[in-house]
Amino acid sequence: MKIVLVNPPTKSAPRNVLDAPLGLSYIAAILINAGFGVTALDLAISDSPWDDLTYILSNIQPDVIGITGVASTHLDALSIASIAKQINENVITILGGVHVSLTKEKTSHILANIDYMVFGEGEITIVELLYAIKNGGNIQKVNGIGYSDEDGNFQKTEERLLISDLDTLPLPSRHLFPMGKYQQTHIMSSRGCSFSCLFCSSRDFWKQKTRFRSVTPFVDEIAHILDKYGPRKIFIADDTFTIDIKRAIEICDTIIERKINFNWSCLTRVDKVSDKLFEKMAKAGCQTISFGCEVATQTELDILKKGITVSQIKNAIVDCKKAGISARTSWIVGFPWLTDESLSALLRLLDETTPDEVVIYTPVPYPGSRLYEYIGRYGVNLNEIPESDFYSGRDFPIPTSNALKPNEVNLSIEKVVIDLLEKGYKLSHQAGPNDKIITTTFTAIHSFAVDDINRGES
Ligand code: B12
Ligand code: SF4
Repeated sequence: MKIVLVNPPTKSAPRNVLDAPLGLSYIAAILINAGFGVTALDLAISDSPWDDLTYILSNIQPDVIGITGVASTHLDALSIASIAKQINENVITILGGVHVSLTKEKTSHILANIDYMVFGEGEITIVELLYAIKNGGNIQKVNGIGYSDEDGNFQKTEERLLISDLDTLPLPSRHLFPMGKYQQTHIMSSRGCSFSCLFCSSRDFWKQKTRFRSVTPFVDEIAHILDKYGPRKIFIADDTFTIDIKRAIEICDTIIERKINFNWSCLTRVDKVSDKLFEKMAKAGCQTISFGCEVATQTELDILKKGITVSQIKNAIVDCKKAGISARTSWIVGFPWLTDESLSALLRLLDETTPDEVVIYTPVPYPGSRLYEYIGRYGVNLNEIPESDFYSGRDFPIPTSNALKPNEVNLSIEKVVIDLLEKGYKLSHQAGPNDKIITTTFTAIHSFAVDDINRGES
């Protein structure tokens, strides 16, 4: 069986942060090990994605096309399946990834061009599914999939359990992607996060637990990447890399002992750090730590169920910089309860701590996040928002209200940007290597017709 794996084009991430899709690299590796022939196509780095897709599919004539997707690439993922069916109506189309896993039956109407949906972690499911298809086995016995039965009704099989030992997974097949075209490579030492912040879809996808790989194979993979693809930045993309501080120190010690020299960055929480950890991370080559700070008042942090305090935010930024590591901080501006005070508190906190990078997001109620359900309390029915608005990848809908008008959100973001520019920050695309940076996401804000809301309600 010939399989083509496709990553859709993206409008929401700049080229310099893009990298070989890790989920598809794992899927490719497990399929190759199981004896299938695999080609991979990353349309996110293609200048003419639709031509490239047509060319590859026409030439390879695969039996199966596997597509990945997040919310912002969902519509393009569907277009890929439709083009694949136009080229060969018998090709088997399989859609996996975060978005379809979190929406399941809500996306069942798309089954016209999608033969199977794979929900959750895909490595075991895809192999069982393809063996069942190839050998005429019973599809219903393959856990973790959705499909349309002979009568056109949506069927969902039993849930796929999470892989218990991540060390059993093969090395991701990054070599199938044009590695020379990416400026960095991402890697994961763990999967999942034990927290459950209101706006995050990690909880539903990774089941609110963290599974760890052993330290040695993880560091071996770093050494392998550097050896095979040359010096490059490595982004440790774990949801919360330092969730277990002792283990993170162990990883740093191993990197130091093995004298592996490289620059890396990671994501973490402000309450999962310590001076000793910062010191070790700096010594092991960590250049940047991204902290999910989100908001600057305790009331809002509590609404978001963030489980951190304002003083932890302050300490983490200051101590990180003191250790010589760049502090990248991400914030969300535009929750329906936004007040002048929340914004002033943010400006004060940024002034006090001067992070090296400030990234401003707007609150997108992704399906699977509790924000999606929470917004319902304000009378917002997200199902009524046209899909094209929700998944365009550029124009994220965010909940606004009679109390918080769309232009107020834009003005609030503008206020933060202007304040920081006046203090010498530079917009990311204009910044030099030593500048402090401000980054905002593309946003078009849609007003949802809701009644006045009670600001600050938890
Ligand atoms: C690294 C990363 C990025 C990198 C991407 C690097 C790259 N490839 O170029 C960058 C920084 C560019 C990025 C950007 C964005 N990201 Co991002 N990102 C991540 C992160 C941290 C890791 C992704 C990853 O590699 N996962 C590891 C692999 C193993 O998991 P996986 O991809 O889900 O794949 C598994 C399964 O889903 C399944 N599977 C996946 N595809 C397929 C296909 C088939 C055929 C099958 C059978 C199975 C299958 O099997 C895989 C193996 O088990 C995740 C958080 C997370 N922990 O997953 C967020 C995450 C995916 N990003 C998210 C978001 C919101 C974004 C942005 C929209 C941010 C923004 N506002 O701009 C953009 C959108 C980019 C885009 N694609 O259009 C959200 C998605 C939410 C949602 N519901 O869709 C996540 C989940 C973070 C979160 N917790 O909210 N991101
Ligand atoms: S925002 Fe970060 S800490 Fe919160 S649940 Fe998501 S991954 Fe975990």
